[in-house]
Amino acid sequence: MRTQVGIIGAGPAGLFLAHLLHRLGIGAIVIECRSRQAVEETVRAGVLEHWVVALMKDLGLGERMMREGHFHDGITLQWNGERHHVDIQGLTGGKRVAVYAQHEVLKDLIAGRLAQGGEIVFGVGGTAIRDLDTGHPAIDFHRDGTGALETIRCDYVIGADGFHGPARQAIPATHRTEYQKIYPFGWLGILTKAPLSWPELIYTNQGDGFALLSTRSPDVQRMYIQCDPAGDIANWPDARIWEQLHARLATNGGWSLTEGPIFQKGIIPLRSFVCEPMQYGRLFIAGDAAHIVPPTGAKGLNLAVADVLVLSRALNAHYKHNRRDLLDQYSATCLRRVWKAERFSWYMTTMLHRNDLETEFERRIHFADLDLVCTSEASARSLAENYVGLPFD
Ligand code: RFL
Ligand code: PHB
Repeated sequence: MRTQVGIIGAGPAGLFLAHLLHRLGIGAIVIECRSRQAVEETVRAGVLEHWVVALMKDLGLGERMMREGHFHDGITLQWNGERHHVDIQGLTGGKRVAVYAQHEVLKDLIAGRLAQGGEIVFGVGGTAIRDLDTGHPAIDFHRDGTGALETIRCDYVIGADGFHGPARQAIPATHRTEYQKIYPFGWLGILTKAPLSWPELIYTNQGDGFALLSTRSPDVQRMYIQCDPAGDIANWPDARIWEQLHARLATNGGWSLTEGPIFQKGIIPLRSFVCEPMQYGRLFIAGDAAHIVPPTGAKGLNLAVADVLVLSRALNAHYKHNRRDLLDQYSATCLRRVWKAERFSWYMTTMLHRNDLETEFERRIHFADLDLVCTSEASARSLAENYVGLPFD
C-alpha cells in the first residue's frame, strides 16, 4: 500500500487527523489494532472544548452531537456541603463546552470517514515502524491480527496510538526525555441508568475525597469517585459506591442523588506524562502517545485534537507550499499548549482530591484555592478559560 500519511491508531487523534487531511486533499490510511466494535464501545472521555465542537461541525460531523450532546454554560464546585457555580460562559465571552461521550465522537468520525471512501484497517496485529531516517518510512502490520504481512509505504508516519502504542518507543531513547507524575489515587467510574440529578457537572472534594457527577443522556449518568488505584473492583459492590457518592455529594441543603442500576464500572490510575520532543525524522506522535493528563481537567481528548490540528496545518504547508518549517516546529508548537494543559489538569487534580501523603497544611491550601475560585473573578476566569479551551497562538 502507498499513501502520503500513514496513521497508527483510530482514536480521536488518528481519526480527526484523517478527516483534516482529507479536507486538505492529502491522502492517509489509518490502521487500528482493535475491532471497530471495540473502538466504538470503549467508555472514556466526556467533555469537548468549544473549538472541538466547532471543528466537528466544520468537518460536517456535528449533526448527532448537536442533537444528543449536552451544552453546559458552567460547572459546579463543591466542598463542605456547599455548591458554587462557575459561570464558564459568562467568564469567557459566551463559550460553552459539550458533554458528548468520546465513543460517540468516534462513531461519527468512523462513519464519516468510511462514507468518504477513506481507508481504516481495523484489527491489525504486529504493527512495526521502520526506515524513519530515510525519505520513505514504512509501517508493517498483519491484517486480521495474524494474517498476511502488509506494508504501508508513506512520506510521514503519525503515531496516534495512545499511551501504550509502539510509536513513542520508535523515537530512540537517546533522543527523547520523558516527564512523569503518578498520583496516589485513581478514579472508579460508573455508568448508571438514572435520571439527571443536577443540571451541570459537579466536581466535589468532600469526606473521603473527590467525586464527579457527569452525564451521558437524560437517562444514563456517568459518575466517578476517587479510589485506591491498585484497588480491586470486586471490593466495590454497588452499595459501597452509592454510599461514597452520597457522602461526597451531600449538601447542607438536603439535595439528594438519584440512584439507578449500575451497568458498567472500572478503575483507572491517574498520571501526568509528557514526552519531548514529539517528533523524530519522519515520525510525528500525537495525543496520548505523547502526553497524558489526569482526567480532572477534561483535557486529554481535546489535546489530542489540538495536536493533529497543528500537524494538519504543517503537512498542508509542506505539500502545498513546499515549506518544511511548520513540520520542524510541530513539537515546539504543540508542547506550549500541552504544558499549559498539564498545569491545569495537575491544578484541578491536586485541588479536588484528598491526598493522605500530603500535610494538613497542603490540604488547607487546596481548600483556599477552591475558595479563591469561588470568590475571586480573576481566579474563576482563569479556571473558565482553561476549562473551555485556551485559544491557539
Ligand atoms: P487513544 O484514544 O488511546 O487511541 C489510540 C488508538 O491506537 C490504537 N493502537 C494501535 N493501533 C494499531 N497498532 C498498534 N500497535 C496500536 N496500539 C494502540 C488503540 O487501540 C487506540 O484505538 O489515543 P488518542 O487518539 O491520543 O486520544 C486520547 C484520548 O482517548 C484520551 O486523552 C481521553 O480519553 C482522556 N480523557 C478525557 N479527555 C477529555 O478531553 N475530556 C474528558 O472528559 C476526558 N475524560 C479521559 C476521561 C480518559 C479516561 N480514561 C479511561 C483514561 C475520562 C476517563 C475515565
Ligand atoms: C466524563 O463525563 O466522562 C468526564 C467529565 C469531566 C471530566 C472527566 C470525565 O473532567
